Amino acid sequence: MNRTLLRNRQPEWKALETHHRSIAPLHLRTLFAEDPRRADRFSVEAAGWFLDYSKNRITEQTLDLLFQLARACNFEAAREAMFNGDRINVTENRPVLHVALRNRSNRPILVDGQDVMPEINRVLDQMTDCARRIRAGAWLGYTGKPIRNIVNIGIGGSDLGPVMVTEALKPFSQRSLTVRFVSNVDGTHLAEQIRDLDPAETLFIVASKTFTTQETLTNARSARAWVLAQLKDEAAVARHFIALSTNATEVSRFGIDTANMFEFWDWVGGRYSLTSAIGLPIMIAIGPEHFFSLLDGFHAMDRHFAEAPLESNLPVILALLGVWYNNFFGAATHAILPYDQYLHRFPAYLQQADMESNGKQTDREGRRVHWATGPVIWGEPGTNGQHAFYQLIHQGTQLIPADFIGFARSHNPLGDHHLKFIANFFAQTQALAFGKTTEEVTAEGISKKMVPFRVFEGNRPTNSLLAEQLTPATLGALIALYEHKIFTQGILWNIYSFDQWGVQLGKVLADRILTDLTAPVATPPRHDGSTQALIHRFRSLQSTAPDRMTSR
Ligand code: G6Q
Repeated sequence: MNRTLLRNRQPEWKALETHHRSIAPLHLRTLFAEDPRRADRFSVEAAGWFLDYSKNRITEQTLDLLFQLARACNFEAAREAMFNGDRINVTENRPVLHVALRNRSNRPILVDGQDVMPEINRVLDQMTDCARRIRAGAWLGYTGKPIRNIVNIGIGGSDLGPVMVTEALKPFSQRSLTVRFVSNVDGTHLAEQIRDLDPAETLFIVASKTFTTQETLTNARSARAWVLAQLKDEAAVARHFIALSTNATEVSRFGIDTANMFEFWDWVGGRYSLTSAIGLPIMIAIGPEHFFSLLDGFHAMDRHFAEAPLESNLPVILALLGVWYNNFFGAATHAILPYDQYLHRFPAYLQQADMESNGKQTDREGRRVHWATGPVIWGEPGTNGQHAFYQLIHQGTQLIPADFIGFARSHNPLGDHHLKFIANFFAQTQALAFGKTTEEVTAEGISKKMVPFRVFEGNRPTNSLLAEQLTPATLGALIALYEHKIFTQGILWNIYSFDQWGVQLGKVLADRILTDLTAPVATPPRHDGSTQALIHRFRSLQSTAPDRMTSR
């Protein structure tokens, strides 16, 4: 598929296509030289974040045309429908109300005529009580020892958000508690995360919206066996296991008392769930007050997204710039480059949020799309990435738009580390935009033969996002910024952003093969030749391999 094929024959897309032909040859060097006020013109501020988007290959006219496109796609009505609780997740027939979870104004939000806010507040109170007890050492394990270790078992949306936020907000966490995460069904993950823990001091949080996910239930069963091997009494489960789920029936079937269940609802998508009960490990780590500041940050960005005019709306601007590169320049990937070590899981988190939402090929009418939808999202924190993959962004043949994210103040102000750190951030965006010309390289006395290797074309677009410090509030606003960017792009691409049928398929296929890994050898083959041969090879390797287990 040609990434630059346009969404449809809407005149707004055509106008942008024509406009693109005049912008593509222009260099950011020229655009900055012609307009000394460009940085002021193309920057905007909201919810503690400053966005400089002047280093993008745009003019005022580009933006005008992009805003017209958004309006022509009925973006404003779609946004209102989400905030109103309409069933905008059409293929699953559900509303999409993660914004209600952090609706700090408590304005009523109705689903089927019922205000959801009292239930949300009830669960937040339940979480607060649990977090306070654990943090105060008042949640005792079965033998009477206080709980000191929390192990969250969940995967995908029931893992990535809590992991990312717990890492990001480490400076706000109670360091006497150990909070760990197990997601992979690879036994190594669980084994390594619990090997130095005492079951008598450990609480497992089993986080699963459906409570049917193979990986999570397998890990939870093994964790229960580990606890019972030492505590030797089923009654211990009640003190050492709690569940975060929408599915009370499956939770009790697993053996967790529903009194130890923290509920959420089917209108919370997995990857949008970190402000629901799924955020419990975060609240335990950072405490209820900081958790509520996180929600305040989300809410501030939610209000900005709902109320600010398109022209100064951060999520809308980021979304439109993404569409500009994706659909007109053919950019297939987008890099997320946080200049903060605490945000080291942020690109992985966004990978799911964005790619599971907008990695779709079917439009809202059920037809195959003929335009590019969600790009590949990837990244690593700076400055590490600079010594690894930035080479390709600077001098490779692909156009890779990138978001740089940083803070004015560090939580660890060691000597001049932070100044050097941020100098690198700014220097990279500068180099990407302006490059280094043949003349500049030659003037440095570089030999003629070497000049082509030392030239940087530049004209690589970047967004710079800057906030005062990484706090619960600025983090909440940052996450909401990207959530709403993703929503906006889904509207422009005319796809449903809130289902994930691709994930569902994997869940079914693995179960079929699992049976065949242990079936009697004479069982007639029922897979394609390659899969059948792999199964066979795996089984024969298993039966011949010596036990390589060494130390534990
Ligand atoms: C997220 C996806 C997916 C989901 C996991 C775990 O939006 O639906 O990543 O979160 O598959 O599902 P459970 O929470 O139901 O175990």
